[in-house]
Amino acid sequence: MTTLDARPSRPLPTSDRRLYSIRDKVEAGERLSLEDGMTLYETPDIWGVMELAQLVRDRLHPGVAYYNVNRHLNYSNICALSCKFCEFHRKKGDEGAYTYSLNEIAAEAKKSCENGATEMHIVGGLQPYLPWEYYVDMVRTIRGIADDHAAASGSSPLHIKAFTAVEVVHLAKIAKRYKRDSRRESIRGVLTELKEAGLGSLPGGGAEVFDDRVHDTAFKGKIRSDEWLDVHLVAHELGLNTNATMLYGHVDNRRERLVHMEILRRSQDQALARLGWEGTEARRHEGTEGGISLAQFDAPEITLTRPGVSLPTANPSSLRASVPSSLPAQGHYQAIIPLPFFPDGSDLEHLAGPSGIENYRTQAIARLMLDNFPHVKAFWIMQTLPMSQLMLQSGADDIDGTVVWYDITHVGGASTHQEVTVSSLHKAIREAGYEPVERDTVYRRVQRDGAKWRVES
Ligand code: V47
Repeated sequence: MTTLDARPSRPLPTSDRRLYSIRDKVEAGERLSLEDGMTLYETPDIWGVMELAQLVRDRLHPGVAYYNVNRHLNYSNICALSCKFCEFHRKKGDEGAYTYSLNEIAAEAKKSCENGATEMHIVGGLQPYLPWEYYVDMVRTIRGIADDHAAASGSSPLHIKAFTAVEVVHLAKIAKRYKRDSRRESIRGVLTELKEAGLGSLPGGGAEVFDDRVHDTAFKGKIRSDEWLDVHLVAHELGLNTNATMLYGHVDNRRERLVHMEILRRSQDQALARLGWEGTEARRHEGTEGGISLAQFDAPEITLTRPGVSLPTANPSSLRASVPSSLPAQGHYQAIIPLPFFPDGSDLEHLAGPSGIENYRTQAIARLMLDNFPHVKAFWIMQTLPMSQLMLQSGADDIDGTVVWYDITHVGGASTHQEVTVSSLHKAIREAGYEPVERDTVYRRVQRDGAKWRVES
């Protein structure tokens, strides 16, 4: 099968003239504005949008698409919250409520190592009945098993990617370290201890859509955007890479999604500036003291965060319009993962959820707007593998991994055993025209011989 090289820049045969100026910006590597994002959402030329996104994707990752051999673990579905979009949460005593013991988690870690997984991706509900020590022990136990396995087998050590920002704040509270007036320090305390126990990075969950109206309608009680961003900022400062998600297609609207992307873009600008990333193009966010100015973006109904809460502001240093496909240092966002809302079993079951075209469009727009994120992931569990294939041709460069167990969504009535083999991932990626590249969690290439694997140095 032939794979695709970076496609040469060529005029797009678009039927919508409004895409011309956007195409010029994309070709020149210039940052798109929120109005550009709105045009991309409104144009009937979906192929034009997808092809523009592909231009950026192929520039960053010519000829290849990434996957990993991983195992997801949802340690408990008992949750203090009852977010309307979520079908996963249960209350203690409810039918189907569960919490894994540390022994069960250790057994999963062993199986992961023996089967050659490079990553465990661990998230759960905000479990009010577990002590802080459970989480530290969980990470330390897995780390010990993984390191012993690596020493005995000659494989590289498995990576622990665990706890969404929402869980991290919950952990700070149950550890009795949470102080509202020194929130970042509370977060730093728990993340430092978890890192010392063996935590390697944070997943991108729990971001939903950074808007107070959406928050109060669909996930009231959860941390708001400012706190989610604080957790990722502190993680970056501690040298932990993180991902970011956007759960869309429920009570949100398209402009709110674009603002979500803009906030993430600024947060990543900050992270890259902290790492000393100097680029070619000077960029300033005008009038953003204490928040994002929507002056040139007619969206008065959007409330970003509570009044007086400041959002990431521009760092005066110059930043690139798009980062290279890999970043040397640690402490930044790696992938944006747009997650289409799946209504079944949730309190928002009456909503339709986003259409297929809306999913392609949102994925492509994420690639175009988030010019400083190296990767866009089409999470096959939620997008489905067939849709993820075409997403690899319209902005995405990663489809997550073998997964094995997944309990948060059951798209199409799937059971919790949601596994795909490496050969199916290879086939899906090759059919999409790319060479499959196995990566580890921080996007280093993996050399594999059966269950034995090593990261390329
Ligand atoms: O935080 C919950 C979302 C997230 C529904 O970082 C739902 O590599 C759709 O964050 N329909 C968990 N989505 C998944 C997640 C993730 C997945 C893959 C890779 C990575 C990564 C992160 O799922 C939750 C929430 O935002 N979610 N309910 C639902 N009904």
